[in-house]
Amino acid sequence: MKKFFCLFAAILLLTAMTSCAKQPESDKKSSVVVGFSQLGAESSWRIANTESMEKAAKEAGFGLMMENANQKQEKQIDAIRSFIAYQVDVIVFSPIVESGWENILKEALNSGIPVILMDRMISNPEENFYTTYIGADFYAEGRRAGEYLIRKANAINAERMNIVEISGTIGSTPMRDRQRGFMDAIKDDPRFNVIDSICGDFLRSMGGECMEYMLYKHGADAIDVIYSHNDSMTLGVLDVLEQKNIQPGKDIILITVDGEKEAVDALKAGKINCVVQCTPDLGPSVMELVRKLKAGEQVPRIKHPEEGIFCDFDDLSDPAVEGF
Ligand code: GYE
Repeated sequence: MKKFFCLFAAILLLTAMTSCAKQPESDKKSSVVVGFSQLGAESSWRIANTESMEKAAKEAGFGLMMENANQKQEKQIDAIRSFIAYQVDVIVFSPIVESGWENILKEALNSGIPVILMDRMISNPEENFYTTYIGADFYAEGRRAGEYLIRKANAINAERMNIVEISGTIGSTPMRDRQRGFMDAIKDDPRFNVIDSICGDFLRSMGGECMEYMLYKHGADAIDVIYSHNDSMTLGVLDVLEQKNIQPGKDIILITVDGEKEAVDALKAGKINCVVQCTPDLGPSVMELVRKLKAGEQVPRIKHPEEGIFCDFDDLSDPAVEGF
């Protein structure tokens, strides 16, 4: 009897153990974990982008392991390495600059974990280092900025326009392509003269400092147009111009990129002339890509969201003219 009882207990224990072991397996199948390396919190765009990712992951029922790199490439590399060690299902990252990712992306490739590039590109897009890219067409944004300026110059019969460019982080995709697109749009028109280009690193504080320096270096009368690669820097520029009683939007034409609420409000108030849109709301598309990858479905190599511009030629009372 004793023997029989022992055998019965052993069978019970074994069943309990196997069912315990099985539990996480099935959990693992239903819950997808996304490792997300965000590059920083340098602008309202970036903060809105982080919120979009968090919200979309929650809505999709995916776990999100997020690391914010505070503008440091090494921190992004560390984050990606920790996602590989953790064996997340998909890695999403927004590369602060384009170069320097080969080694870590080789590690990701060897681990078999798919990589989604979000927002920014890497310098060797032809390599097999990422599965899919979702982000703006920054070249098209730059062109839209330049095309707006041509239209503006025509409307006010400008004979000559001196332009100062305030650029984003050197070596980043939006900086390179917003510059290239803008230059390509205006290059054949002799009225336009880019007198200076200075880097404000996408930061509001730096935008203000760049403006101070440009005013000191060239004088307000020599500057007709500021082309700024993002709204945060433009808002810094606005603060400085207003302090110096220079009327933004009138004495100096301001062209900016992103479309955050404060900038769109400044456009409505006549202090900014053109806002080129760049949507930070990439979270839902990213999570859809994650879902497809997990389901073994095909994903496009590149996807750009649809974007346009808001400017002083538009009916700005239209409720569609709205910032994020
Ligand atoms: O325009 C800027 C941010 O990469 C599109 O980065 C993004 C840019 C955005 O800091 O505000």
